[in-house]
Amino acid sequence: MKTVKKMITWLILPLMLLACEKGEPLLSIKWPQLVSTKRSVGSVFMLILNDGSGEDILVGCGLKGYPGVVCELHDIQGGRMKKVQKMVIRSNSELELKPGSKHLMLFGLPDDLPEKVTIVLQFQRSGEIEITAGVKRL
Ligand SMILES: [Cu+2]
Repeated sequence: MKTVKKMITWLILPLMLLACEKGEPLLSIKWPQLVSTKRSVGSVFMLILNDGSGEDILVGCGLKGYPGVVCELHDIQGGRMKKVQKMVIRSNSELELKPGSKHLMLFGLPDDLPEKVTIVLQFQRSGEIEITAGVKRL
């Protein structure tokens, strides 16, 4: 009986995973904003919507026109900010980057940032997506 259960699991699990992966992601980004509280450091918040039937993964970011600025993916885990390698956006769902939660972090910002900047998001399946974010200095 155990063997049968195991066999069924091994047959069904890959099929379920295939079903999840077979669709295409369809991403859109809302309300991107760069907030800088300290000189040269900023956080980026936004809402990432995936209306597609397949997941996508955010794997990197950058600030267009500023090759010296480092962009990292951050998460808060156990009250501490941590660099992470990826953020998964499941099919038909959304991921909110917000204060106290997942966000992007920019290091090495110049003093004279314009009011709006272009942030480049690198997704595993959708490729690069450029968004315009307002800059807020606190
Ligand atoms: Cu951070």
